[in-house]
Amino acid sequence: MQNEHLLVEISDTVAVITLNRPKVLNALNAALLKELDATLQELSADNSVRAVIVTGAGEKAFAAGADIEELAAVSQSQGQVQAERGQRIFSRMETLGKPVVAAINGYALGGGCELAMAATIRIASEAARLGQPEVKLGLIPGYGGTQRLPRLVGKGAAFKMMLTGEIVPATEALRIGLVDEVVPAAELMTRAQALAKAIAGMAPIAVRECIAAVHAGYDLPLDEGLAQEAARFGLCCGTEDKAEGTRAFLEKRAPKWRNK
Ligand code: CO8
Repeated sequence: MQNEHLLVEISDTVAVITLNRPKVLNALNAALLKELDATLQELSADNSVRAVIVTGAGEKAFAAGADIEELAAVSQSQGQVQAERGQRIFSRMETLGKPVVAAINGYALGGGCELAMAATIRIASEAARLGQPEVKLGLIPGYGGTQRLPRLVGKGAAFKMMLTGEIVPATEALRIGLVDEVVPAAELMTRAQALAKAIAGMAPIAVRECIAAVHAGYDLPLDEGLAQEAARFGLCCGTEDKAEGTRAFLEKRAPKWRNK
């Protein structure tokens, strides 16, 4: 994969995408987002990749948001189109068919926080700082923040962050449920890798269907969500991996998944 603004490394079953514009705190410009979109499509189709980690280059930032230099020139009609484009890319990541772990190594602001929220699981370094400071620029979040943040932390905490633009430390992000775990900075990638590998070691179709069931049912009434779950449970019951997983348990051995 030839990228200018991203590093992509695949080792064993885990791919690591590193946002790589450290001089501007990994700000998300149009070129980076285009590369991210193409990379996500490739990783989605690559059966050898079972989990993805997204992180930022350098010590300081995961991503400090959309590129404000580009943003300064965006008109009303372009704004809507660009927001929709970014939302599509982040939704692609959210529904990749495999887990995405955001390893938040520093500032995750605006679009950077929104990118992290579209990941399946968020691990933050103790040095991470998260926020939706768009109101300070005369803007609102445009890459999903007004929708994903309240779903993650509740309306009150989301309004507090979005309307004050306040940047919260990792511990506060953990308390409100914006991140799932906080670790010392030096341990961030080791922990993200361990988590990604642990999930990559599970039955791939079960992992995919579990993520899909949560997304499919999240905004539906409970009974419709339960119907989603039952259908996907049934689908898993028809897989070779379910036969292998249950047989391996009964034979007291490790399962060998075939992704079938
Ligand atoms: N875009 C472009 N450049 C940036 C950005 C950014 N988002 N953030 C930082 N930089 C640049 C700085 O301009 C600076 O460049 P230079 O060295 O050339 O002066 C360099 O990165 C280092 O930054 P600072 O000197 O500012 O570093 P500090 O440690 O003093 O401050 C902060 C760090 C607090 C993170 C600060 O840089 C900051 O506030 N950044 C902006 C954060 C922000 O407002 N993010 C939200 C952007 S809006 C957004 O994300 C909307 C998403 C939806 C868009 C939908 C359609 C397009």
